[in-house]
Amino acid sequence: MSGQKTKPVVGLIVAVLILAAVGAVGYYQFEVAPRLATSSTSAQAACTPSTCVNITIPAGAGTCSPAPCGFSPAKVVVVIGQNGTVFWKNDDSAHHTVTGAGSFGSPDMGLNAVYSYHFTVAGNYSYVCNYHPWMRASVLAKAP
Ligand SMILES: [Cu+2]
Repeated sequence: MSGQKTKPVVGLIVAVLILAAVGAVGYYQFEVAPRLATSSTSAQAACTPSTCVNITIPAGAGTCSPAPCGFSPAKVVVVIGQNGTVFWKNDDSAHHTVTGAGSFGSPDMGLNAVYSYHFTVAGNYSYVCNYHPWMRASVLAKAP
């Protein structure tokens, strides 16, 4: 009967469908979802360095390699009360976040969005991008 002949074909079709589904989920998670997220951080001028520090998220940050990468510079040292305010600006067309612990963390950041955080407690603050976990960096806040 023809049932014997069609089984391998059905198996192949199922395999192709599974691969397509996996690919679609990956594409959505890493390419579509970050762009769909709304940006609530409005663009604003970054600081004039003397009382603050600028960090850039350069174009292509989401595809950077090797990790840690994606925030420039990836490590900054600030002194509380002197230059303890840090500004992050997204220069990338892809959306990113600055996500640390507690209240240290930005909402979704689209192109040109700026996020700032005022460090008042000494410590080493590591952070990542929610969409690209290999984007890792840190701010070392020192006591005055
Ligand atoms: Cu990112």
